[in-house]
Formats: sequence, C-alpha cells, structure tokens
Amino acid sequence: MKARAPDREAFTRATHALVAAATAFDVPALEAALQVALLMGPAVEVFEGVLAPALVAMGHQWATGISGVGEEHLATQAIFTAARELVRLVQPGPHSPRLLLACVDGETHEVPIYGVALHAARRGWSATLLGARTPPPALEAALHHMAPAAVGLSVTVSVQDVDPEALFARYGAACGRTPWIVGGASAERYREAIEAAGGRVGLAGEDLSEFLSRARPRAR
Ligand code: B12
Repeated sequence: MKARAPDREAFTRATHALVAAATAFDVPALEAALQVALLMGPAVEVFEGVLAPALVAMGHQWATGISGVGEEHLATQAIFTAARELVRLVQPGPHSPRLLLACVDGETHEVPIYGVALHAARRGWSATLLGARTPPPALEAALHHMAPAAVGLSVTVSVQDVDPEALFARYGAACGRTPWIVGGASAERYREAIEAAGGRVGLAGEDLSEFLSRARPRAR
C-alpha cells in the first residue's frame, strides 16, 4: 500500500499554532499544538515539517525583535522535549546497528542531532545521543564502551577558538576505524579539514543514507 503523502498545509497550520502559542507564552496552547503535531504523521515528517520550521520561525522572530529570548527559549524547550520523545519512540530493535551522535566541541545546537536520529531510525539504525559540546576525548570514551557501527557529528555554528584542522584531526583519531560523518549548517565550511582527517561530510538525507548503507556491519 502506498504511504499517504504528508499534508503540507496541515503541517504549516501546526507550525503556526506552535509559534503563536509560544509567542503568547500560552503553555496549554503550546502543549496542545505539540500533541496535535506529534500525531500528524511519521516522526521524520513531523520533525522536518513542523518542529524544525517552528524553531527556525521562533529564531527569526527573536532576530527581528518580534519576540524575545523568553518566547524563543520556551518554544525551544517544548520542541526539544517533543523531539526527544519522538526519537525514543521510533528506536528500532536491539539488534539494529548503532549510530553515535554528538555535537562538536563548543556547539550548543543539539536539536539537529535529534532530526538525524529520526532519519537514521527510518533506515533501521538505532541512535545514541551524547548531545551538545562533546570534545574528542568524550567521544573516544563513548566509542570505547559502546562500539557503535558509525558516528555522526553536528556543527551548526562555526568552530570557536580552535583550529578546525586540529579539531577534526582529533575527532578522526578518536573515531579510529569507526566510520564518521559530519553534518549541520556549518559542515560544508570544514569539508577540507573533515576529509583530511578521514571523515565524510553529509548535508542531505541521501548523504546520510549512502553513508549508513556503507557503514552497516555485514551479517556474520
Ligand atoms: C534553536 C536555536 C538555538 C537554541 C539551540 C537549542 C538546542 N538545544 O538545540 C539556542 C537558544 C541555545 C541557540 C544558541 C545560539 N545560537 Co542559535 N539558533 C537556533 C535556531 C533558531 C534553530 C536551530 C535548529 O534547531 N534548527 C532546526 C534543525 C533541525 O535544522 P538543521 O540545523 O538544518 O539540522 C538538519 C541538517 O543540518 C542536518 N544535520 C545537522 N547535523 C547533522 C549531522 C549529521 C551527521 C548529518 C548527516 C546531518 C546533520 O540534519 C538536521 C535534521 O534534518 C537557528 C535559526 C536557523 N535558521 O536555523 C539559530 C542559529 C543556528 N543560531 C545562531 C547563533 C548565532 C546562536 C548563538 C551563537 C547566539 C548567541 N549569540 O549566543 C548561540 C550558539 C552558541 C553555540 N556556540 O552553540 C545562528 C548561527 C549563525 C552561524 N552560522 O554562525 C542562527 C542561524 C540564527 C541566526 N540567523 O543568526 N540557538
């Protein structure tokens, strides 16, 4: 049976409802809008069609002075909680290959890796998320104990106060033979440093698909 195409207009209405509720500091309306959104379709579609656009809209409202930091933080927290819940709900079974996800050192934008976890789940991968600001030694320790099949790093803002080449070389060393990919709004800017360190850059969903299909451990 063919999957029903997502209703773009309904997604747009849901995004507006979320943004309006957060802008008015109306917590019950925000909760209600999220409940509606979460039931609107597959997790990835809800994330990409409602949650991410609502975050971006709130950021835009903040940047243009339409709303303040409080409204933006309220929306971010609520959306973050919803994204976490979605990720938890869609995890494939215990025998699925595992993708370890983290933000690079200094990076606080962690919502994007929840989106990546949802994309990975759709491709049959489980995800473990280390979250924001994960320096290379922390990643290395996690790899040592968890032995994931692959690693995904996210960089939204530019790498701060450190030479990107040196930083990605340390991530490369931390990953060792585990395949790793870097995505996010600033990833392209560091392509050279990432590839020199043995990593891949992934911008679109297809890049992630291709990376995961190569990284998938072969059945013994
Ligand atoms: C929410 C938000 C925040 C929240 C983050 C909350 C959280 N816990 O995540 C808070 C309030 C903390 C925040 C802080 C800051 N923010 Co901010 N923030 C945003 C906002 C509004 C939304 C970001 C977001 O979540 N987008 C939704 C996600 C899903 O979209 P995405 O990034 O495209 O992710 C997808 C892909 O990139 C890809 N992907 C991402 N990672 C990976 C990894 C892999 C492996 C793969 C394959 C793919 C992949 O898949 C994802 C899912 O589809 C943006 C505005 C915008 N236009 O994006 C600004 C924005 C990103 N922030 C910005 C800035 C400047 C900051 C601050 C520096 C502000 C300040 N002066 O303090 C700090 C950052 C401090 C730091 N060093 O990190 C700028 C960045 C500009 C730049 N390029 O440098 C933006 C663009 C706003 C702007 N227009 O100026 N922010």
